[in-house]
Amino acid sequence: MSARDTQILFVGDMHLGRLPARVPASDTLPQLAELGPGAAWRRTAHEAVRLGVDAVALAGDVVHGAGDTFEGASELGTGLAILARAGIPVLAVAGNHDTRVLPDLAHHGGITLLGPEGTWTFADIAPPGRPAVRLVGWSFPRPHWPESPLAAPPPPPPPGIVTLGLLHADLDVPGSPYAPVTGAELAATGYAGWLLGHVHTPGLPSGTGRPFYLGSLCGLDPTETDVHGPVLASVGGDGQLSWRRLPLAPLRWLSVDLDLGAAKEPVADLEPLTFDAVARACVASCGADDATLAFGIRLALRGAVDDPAAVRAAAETLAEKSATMPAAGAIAFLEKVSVGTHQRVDLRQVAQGDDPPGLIARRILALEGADDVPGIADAAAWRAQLMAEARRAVTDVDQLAHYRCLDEPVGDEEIRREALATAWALYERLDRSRKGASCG
Ligand SMILES: [Mn+2]
Repeated sequence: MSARDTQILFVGDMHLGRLPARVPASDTLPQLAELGPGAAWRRTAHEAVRLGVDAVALAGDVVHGAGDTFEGASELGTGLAILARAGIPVLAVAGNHDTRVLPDLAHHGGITLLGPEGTWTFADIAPPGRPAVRLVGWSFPRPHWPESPLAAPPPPPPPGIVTLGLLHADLDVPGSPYAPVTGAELAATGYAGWLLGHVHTPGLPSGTGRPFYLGSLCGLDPTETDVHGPVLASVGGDGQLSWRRLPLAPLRWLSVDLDLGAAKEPVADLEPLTFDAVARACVASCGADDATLAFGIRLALRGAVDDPAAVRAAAETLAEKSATMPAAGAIAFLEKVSVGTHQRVDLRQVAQGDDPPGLIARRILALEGADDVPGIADAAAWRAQLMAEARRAVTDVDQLAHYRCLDEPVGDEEIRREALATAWALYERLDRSRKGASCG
């Protein structure tokens, strides 16, 4: 990037007014407000000033919702004041969460709303002596909008001006109530790029005009993992466009897998093994300019161990401690520990038997994907049958009144994992009672 570049800092879903979920209360962690969207937005504003960007653009869901309007507006105002003092303009489109709030806030000044009332409007960022960039946007008129915003076509890109689309929409989800658009529709506009809000998983910035999601500015819960932050677009004098994601979210969620299969003392050493795995994961996720304050870790323990019950007990104390540990210049905490370890056993040998442990061992082998299972002629067909049975059991539970409101479909992999965990739990119980019987 040269001194002649025009730079715009793009910000995805902020949901100001919300606080990150699942952060434990702890004296050693920064205050919750320092880890959430408000703090991420403040950092973004300061960074925009430091970089001397020409504009900041917000892709909707700036403020979370009616209940958080006061808090959200106040957090928004703090960042807007920082940018206003530096003379940096802020443009925005409204998302499904802030159809009413954002136009109101824009009315009070500090933000230029693009595409009010479901129209397409544009603004030109044209700093003297540098390339002009046109920003075209559309705002949600209502919380639900089941048509494509491109049903009314956006303005064509003027020749010689890099044109970027800013839109809160559901990409390639036909029938979505949240402004469904297709990648083909967006590509047909001939814009140099489309920056999208709505989905919170950050996409990969693309130089080829392919649309991508900016992602939430800050991971709002443990499912919003990995690096979050604004995306800096630079347009050079030759019209060349480049992107860079700035890792400014103060809190980063990571999923860490720890395989205890090779550990000599998985029970006694569980804490140091965990600290080590967490520290390595945090360092691996960090680039040179990382400024993460805290890492929230969802830990999954795996592998074959001699005493699964003892590992479970040790894992419980680990989770209870809600350990805070130094990692990558920041602090890490365990949000959740799930134990997927299982009995160390020669399954193939056990599966030779026709006794209950043998029958369970065959099921475990099949669910793990073995092509030949003792006593079974066609392992693949049997696996399909076991999966169908497991899916039926899950479907029965889903039909219960309490769960009917959960519309998240359960995937095959999740069903397979659950079926395996159940099979292993049953195996352990049979094994314990068998050993108990032989002793007494
Ligand atoms: Mn959102």
